[in-house]
Amino acid sequence: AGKVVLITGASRGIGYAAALEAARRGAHVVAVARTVGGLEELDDAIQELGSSATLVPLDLRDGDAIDRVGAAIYERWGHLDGLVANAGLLGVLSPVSHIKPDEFDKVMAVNVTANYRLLRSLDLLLRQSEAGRAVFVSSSAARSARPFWGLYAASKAALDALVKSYAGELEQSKARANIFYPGAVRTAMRAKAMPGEDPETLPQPTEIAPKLIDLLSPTLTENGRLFDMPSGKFGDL
Ligand code: NJP
Repeated sequence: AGKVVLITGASRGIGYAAALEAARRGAHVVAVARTVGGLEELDDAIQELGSSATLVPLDLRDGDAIDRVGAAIYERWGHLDGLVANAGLLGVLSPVSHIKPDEFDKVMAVNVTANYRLLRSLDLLLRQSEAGRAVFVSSSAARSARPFWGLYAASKAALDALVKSYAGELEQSKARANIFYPGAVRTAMRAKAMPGEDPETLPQPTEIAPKLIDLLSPTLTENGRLFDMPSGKFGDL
């Protein structure tokens, strides 16, 4: 039977390309994001492959909604084979002392808390798969915080720590969790972060997505590993 893979941030960018790649490899995709238009576009593209997706429009800051997604997956399939926790927010690039509290909370809510809520809701389903694989999309910023990047960097560093702990906790199970660093990729987020940059110099999400989806492979044995920048470009994100 086809694998079931949940992908967050599937309405555009890296998540959209990853969802399409997973569908191309025969997975049934559960696509999560807020923008219905982007999700519908993805569904059209997946239907062109002769498949279909389950679209879940939600704001990942709503933890109870995440729990409901977990419950619905349990009802329908009883297990989850892949989680691609890709959704993320850049937030403001600003001196740490100038960050507004609500902006701080929003970035932490999407980049950290939502991923904790996904783990909490989906852990059992991943363990119930023959080879549950979770991949969390981080950033090189987690390891190279510099002026004005404190908020985003702190959120990704927190995510890394959470995932590494979780990966260790999976040691006795068949499930695995890893962290993926996309490097610099031609997306809306990158354009916001680096407005002066020529996007033509960057790889497309479609070039990065296969490396990301490779980490869902049942033969993957690594656990808690950080998979570095397949684009080879040491970007600032
Ligand atoms: O970002 P973008 P990328 N609830 O902005 C979703 C990391 N990364 O593809 O809700 C639900 O095009 C949003 O959906 P929507 C980066 O940190 C990137 O570049 O419809 N979903 C959209 O689908 C991030 O973790 C680069 O607005 C929410 C998606 O997230 C991941 O890669 C380098 C949401 C963001 O699409 C994907 O980034 C690097 C919410 N509240 C790391 N908020 C790079 N691009 O160069 C956002 O090292 N989303």
